[in-house]
Amino acid sequence: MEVCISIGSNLASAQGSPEEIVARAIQELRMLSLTYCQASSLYETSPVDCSPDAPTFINAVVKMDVAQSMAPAEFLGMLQAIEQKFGRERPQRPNDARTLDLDLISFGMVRAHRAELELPHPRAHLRAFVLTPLVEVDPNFNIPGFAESAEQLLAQLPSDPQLRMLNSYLTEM
Ligand code: PH2
Ligand code: MG
Ligand code: MG
Repeated sequence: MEVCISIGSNLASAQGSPEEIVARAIQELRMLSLTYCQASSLYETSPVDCSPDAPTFINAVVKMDVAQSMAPAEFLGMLQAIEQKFGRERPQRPNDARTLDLDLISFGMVRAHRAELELPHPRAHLRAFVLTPLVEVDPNFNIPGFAESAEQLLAQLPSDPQLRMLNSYLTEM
């Protein structure tokens, strides 16, 4: 089962700076993968839909496979456990600065519309901070329900003037 996860951080914690948190979260996700795990570079991005004083985000994307028997809710629980490990506090107001946000972008071809889990992520196709790292990993990736590739979806969005790639290597297991 192929899953795609968006990683974001704009607040340091006891575990380190946002950059360190995102890099370490990638290592945690790697341990949940079955046979492959492709991680993008880290990107600095402008805050979207946040308060005007919100700090810059560090974002990345991971595409990997998990056991066929894994249920989306079970996997979501694993993502939340990693968020907590890195000091994520809940509840918080929507889009408050966060130490680590792991959003499930897609889970195979699963479509779900529940309060606790929407699949695919309802805003992934509108967010350059998701699509830019995703295109680095797989430009032809299809978010379930979209005819356009990730690269085509990104081309329709305004570019982020603050966007900066922090490391230019692709890591692969
Ligand atoms: N996450 C949000 C809201 N806004 N902006 C950027 N640049 N990166 C994010 O990860 C992000 C955001 C909600 O989770
Ligand atoms: Mg989010
Ligand atoms: Mg989230």
